[in-house]
Amino acid sequence: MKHLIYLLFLITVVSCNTDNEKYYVQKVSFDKNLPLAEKVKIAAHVVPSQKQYDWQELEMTAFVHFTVNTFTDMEWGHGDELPEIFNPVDLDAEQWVKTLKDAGMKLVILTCKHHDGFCLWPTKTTKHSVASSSWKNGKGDVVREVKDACEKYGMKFGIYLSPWDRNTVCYGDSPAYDKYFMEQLTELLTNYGKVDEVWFDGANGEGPNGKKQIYNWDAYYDLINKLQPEAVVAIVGEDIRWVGTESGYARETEWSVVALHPGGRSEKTEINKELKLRATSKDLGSRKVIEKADHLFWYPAEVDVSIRPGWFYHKNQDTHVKSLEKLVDIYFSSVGRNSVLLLNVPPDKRGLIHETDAKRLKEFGDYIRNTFRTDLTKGAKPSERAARKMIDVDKDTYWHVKELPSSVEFRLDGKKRFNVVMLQEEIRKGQRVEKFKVEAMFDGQWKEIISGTTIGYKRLLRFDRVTTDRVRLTILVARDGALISRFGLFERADILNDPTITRNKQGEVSIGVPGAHSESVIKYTTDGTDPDRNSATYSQVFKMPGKGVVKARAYVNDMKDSSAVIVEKFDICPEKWKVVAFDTESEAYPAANAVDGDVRSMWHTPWSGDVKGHPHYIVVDMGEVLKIKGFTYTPRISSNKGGTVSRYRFYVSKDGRNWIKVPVKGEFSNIKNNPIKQEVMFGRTYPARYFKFVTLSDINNEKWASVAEIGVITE
Ligand code: FUL
Repeated sequence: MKHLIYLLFLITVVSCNTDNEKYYVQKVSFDKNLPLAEKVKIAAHVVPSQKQYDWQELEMTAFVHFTVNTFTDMEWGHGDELPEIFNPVDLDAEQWVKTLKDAGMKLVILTCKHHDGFCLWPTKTTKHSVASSSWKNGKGDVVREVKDACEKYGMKFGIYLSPWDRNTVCYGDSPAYDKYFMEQLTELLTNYGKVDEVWFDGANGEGPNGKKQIYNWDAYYDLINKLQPEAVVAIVGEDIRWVGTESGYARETEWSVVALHPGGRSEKTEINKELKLRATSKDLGSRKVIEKADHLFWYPAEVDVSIRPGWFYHKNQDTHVKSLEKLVDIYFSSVGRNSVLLLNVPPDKRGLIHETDAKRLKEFGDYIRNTFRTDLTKGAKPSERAARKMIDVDKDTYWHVKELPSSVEFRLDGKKRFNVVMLQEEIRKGQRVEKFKVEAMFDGQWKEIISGTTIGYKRLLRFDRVTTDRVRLTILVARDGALISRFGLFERADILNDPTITRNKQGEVSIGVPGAHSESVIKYTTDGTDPDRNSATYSQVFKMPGKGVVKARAYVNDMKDSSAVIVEKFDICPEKWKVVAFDTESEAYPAANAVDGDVRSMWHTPWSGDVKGHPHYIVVDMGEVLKIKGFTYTPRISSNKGGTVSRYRFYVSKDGRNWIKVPVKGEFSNIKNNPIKQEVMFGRTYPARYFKFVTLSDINNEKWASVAEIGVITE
């Protein structure tokens, strides 16, 4: 039966005839042994469905993570939280939606239920919801308030409903949980008007009974199709693909036509395994991949990333809201790489978007609007008449390139200064370009200013400012010609970067400003006040071995313009610390690196050959008895995350002989997808001179462990 459904799914390729060309909407299958050239031609004609195209045009969308975690300071709730703790007394969904809209977002996705199982609407399916909370005496409905606000401000609305549920006892009891989940889905898809996106998280673990669920994806998709046929289904869905990281960056070469089989159906797992493809694979759609495939999908990427280190609000991250420079970099690396940005902004305990985030979002929205306000190709004269269609205002017209390589020159309307190129393909006729370059004329010579691989819906490229009146675009390689609908040139302003504050093992603090303004004047304080023009000027490293706070602000233009105030809180530095015991270490990455005050070095246990597995341990002597109330774990910072610890135990001792096991849950939530510094609070204080960190597993279920840095939080 399953095979039959699968066959039907592949064969019912919807193709339509426009320009006497054959197009394949969303999917196509073909003979595996077709010559590559023919397969590539087919790939060029795979196109998005209408709802996929409409979604792609949104470009910027917002995520709102909000639940009991907001009140427990967790990233993954265990499902045992008391509903009473949920009490956002000042909740103002209009403030959320308006702030997000002003930042340029077009759609808002709310975590209606996260892994903890707590429902933000008064569901009939469980008592674990807002109806049992103190908020509005149990009469509130966050989903309703957000949807109403979206209606008011003309924003699209999406729901996140976590399949993984750590609260309900029926989780893992497959048919019973399917029913439970579909009832929740039905409530959300019938009681709140139009829903534009349904987001199914791939994160999946055990329920409260230790059981794992086998989901009936077919039934879930059928239900959505019946209740909200216009909604796109993301991540474990067939319309939108997870880009593969939570860092904010799409691939340099990002295809929307991929061989990765979408969705959660069981057949998909087999097919993807055979092709060795996962959402995280480096390459999903190159000719090399197509060569092995017998099917292709229009399955575009969505880049989900949080404006803060965590997905949920944590007070101690108020000082780590992403800088404007970082958000802009993310924009160019997501929207500018053929993807849709899904930026998370988590409301705080009051139920408001925090002032710092709101301010940053406004700066971000203004920056993007200002950058793209004036297209400098306006009034330009192309060397080929048809190429005018790339610089007109009509987005439905395009320059059709049939012979390759093909160039077109633009004589700009006078000398122009720019540092951004925008390119768009008419993706309703397929994604085709594989290689292009842009040149500019300087003193009678053509010089390449930038080149790239894929374009897709939109490609944005940054480079150092140039001034010229002649530019040339060349499409070098494409799949069956190319259809370019937009060529734009823009100038973006330099951004004054926020300062970075770091401290070494000896407790020496240094402050710097990365990027274009490294020569700016840095003002700083250590007394908790915000630095201004009159504060001390930073000129050299200074000592701060104990607990303390450093605040810094950079000034440029004769002290007229300044960066945001950056705050770094330090605990005791590891100057006197010694690693006194550990089970194993590798030559290049000794255990001592875990307490050297430098996140760039790490302790890594041996990984090749027949190596010892978990548990691994490390014992640190802090040289004096301290009152500690928590500890921190910083995972390795390289893109290879091997050995990153996911489960652990933590012990403290006054003498290094008698140990107390600290009763913590022992899980670094979501560390696989979002490997940020972890802070674990004990809930009480322990006097300790020694601590022992024991690893139980790593994120890939491998035998090894890695630690960039481990520290304590003192009273
Ligand atoms: C992940 C989840 O586990 C995180 O908590 C967050 O919701 C993120 C968007 O997806 O898989």
